[in-house]
Amino acid sequence: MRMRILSAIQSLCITSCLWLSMHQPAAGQQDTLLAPLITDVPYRHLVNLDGSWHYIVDPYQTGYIDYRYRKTTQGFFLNRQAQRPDELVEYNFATSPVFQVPGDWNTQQPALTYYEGTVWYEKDFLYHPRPGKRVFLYFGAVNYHAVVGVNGQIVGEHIGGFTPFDMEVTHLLREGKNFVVVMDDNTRHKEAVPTNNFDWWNYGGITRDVYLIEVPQTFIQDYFIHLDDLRSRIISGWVQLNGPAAARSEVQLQIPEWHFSQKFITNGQGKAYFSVQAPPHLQLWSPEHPRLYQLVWVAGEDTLRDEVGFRTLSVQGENILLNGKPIFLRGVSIHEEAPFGGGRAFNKGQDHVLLTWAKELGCNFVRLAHYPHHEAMIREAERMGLMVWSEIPVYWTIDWTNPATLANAKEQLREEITRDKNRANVIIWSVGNETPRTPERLQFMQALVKEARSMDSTRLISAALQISRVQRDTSWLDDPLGADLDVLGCNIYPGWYGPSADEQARFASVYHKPLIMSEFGAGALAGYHGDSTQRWTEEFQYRVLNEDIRLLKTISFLRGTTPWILKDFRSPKRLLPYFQDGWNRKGLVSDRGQKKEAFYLIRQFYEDIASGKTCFGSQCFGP
Ligand code: GCB
Repeated sequence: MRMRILSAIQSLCITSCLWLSMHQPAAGQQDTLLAPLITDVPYRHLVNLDGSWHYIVDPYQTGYIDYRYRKTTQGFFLNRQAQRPDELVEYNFATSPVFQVPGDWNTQQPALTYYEGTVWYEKDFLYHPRPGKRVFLYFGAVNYHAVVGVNGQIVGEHIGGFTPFDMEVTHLLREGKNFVVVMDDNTRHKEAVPTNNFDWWNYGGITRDVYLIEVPQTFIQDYFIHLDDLRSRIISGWVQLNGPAAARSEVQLQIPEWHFSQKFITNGQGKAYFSVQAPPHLQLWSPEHPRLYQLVWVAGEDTLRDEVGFRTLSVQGENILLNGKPIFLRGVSIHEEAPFGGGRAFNKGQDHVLLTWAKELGCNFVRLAHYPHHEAMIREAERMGLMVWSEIPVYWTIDWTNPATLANAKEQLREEITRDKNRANVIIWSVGNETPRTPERLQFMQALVKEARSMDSTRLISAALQISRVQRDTSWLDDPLGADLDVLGCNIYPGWYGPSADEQARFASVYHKPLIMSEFGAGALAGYHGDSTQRWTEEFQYRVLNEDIRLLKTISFLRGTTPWILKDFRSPKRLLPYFQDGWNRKGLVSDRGQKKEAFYLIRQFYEDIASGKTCFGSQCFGP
């Protein structure tokens, strides 16, 4: 969720107003929007601000709130240091310790493992403004509430821990020494998204890359391209320019491999819609053949490259069609956690390990739970031929009737779609996980579905639901939200949280729609062996999953499975000594990378589906 705070007071005083600001209400603050989100960031001209940042742990928000509990206008954003021996300045970034960015604070400082609250970050950097260039400060993600200042002036504020935001800083940067200060607060709140109760670690900090993005005065801010139809090979979309010459300007699309080049003229808002035809030799993106094409946009002084894939996606009855053919989504759920040990994952190397495990499992699909993962993860999955379910953290018991909560959830959804809409492998936007069946929640979720559809009609909408009724031996999926979804998601835990799958021998749905079993699983401590009736043994996990698979095979409309979960992950809710010790143990792989026996069971299940040996109803997915 994006806000921008700029006040007259802030722009007038850099250092001299500290006393004033500490002792007066922060009057005159006005909230306006952050800069529109710039996309295709990896291909931009970037100045990387990752690396060492000084930090100050500030549980009482002393750097932001004065002694009358009013917001100061500048506080620690001024990055002051005492200039005279008698001067009182009660903080000093320069002599404070450092964290590595990107990265969470919990795993970098043992004293902060469980810390939730405010931490300040500061980085000095040298910059040489280039004539005629505009500069935007971009954060891949800061969890959860970030207020950002550059050279002593607050420039923006953002809520939501898993989506990017940016702000223009052209006017603030100076030749030579500059500094950026971020106040990050990851305190959980009832009205937040996610709310105060969730089953993962609330990793705080600047958890993704930080860049300065340099662009010409008028630049290509965003674009959307997609294949509309297989037969006609029509490719359409839009491109958005930003800057003084954005309106009624020429913009060119090139796809060099096709020797394709076409010009369009933007409208009064700097946007051009287009529709072109791909050549007959167009190769489609698919998990078996994740073909990407170089694409180039040219507008005035700006040139922007990307790699894009083309495919179609639809639902027909109980089938999901990729490029016109029914597919089964052989998936696994993944949290954004480093493959070995804990901590937020934030780079391509970590992604590659996680996704390689998914490939070894026989996957063509991953459910990236329960929030948008970083952009490199999506791009790596796209190159490796893994389709993606992407989700926003509307999880469990959100503050359904709070308009600010809905606005926040919508904004996170918009930021996610804006960033990833050109990734061919993203096939599902999920609007939430295990939300209760109440009229307020239905309204809330319907608003999210509507928002997603209005931004992107080329993907499927889903949500992870729950069964609500068990009649005799049949579990029924009849959540009213199912009516609004293209694909049903459902989480079940027979044999772990309830009676075994063998006792619920049938699974039924009131909808004639494809189903993804978005969670099922059991916990096991890797290397702990015993009887299959003894909890926490690998044998127990294996048996439960085996029973689940027996049930899954009977569901004629099942079109995907994403067992919970690829790797053990940290969760403060998992308190049992020895077996859990703060870890959710439902991983098929342990926190140290050991594959549990259940890994091989799922792999066999997927082999049987891919070879056509296991079918669902009359639908097989063999070669
Ligand atoms: C669920 C949640 C997931 C939990 C999992 C569990 O239903 O969707 O976030 O981690 O169960 O392990 O209980």
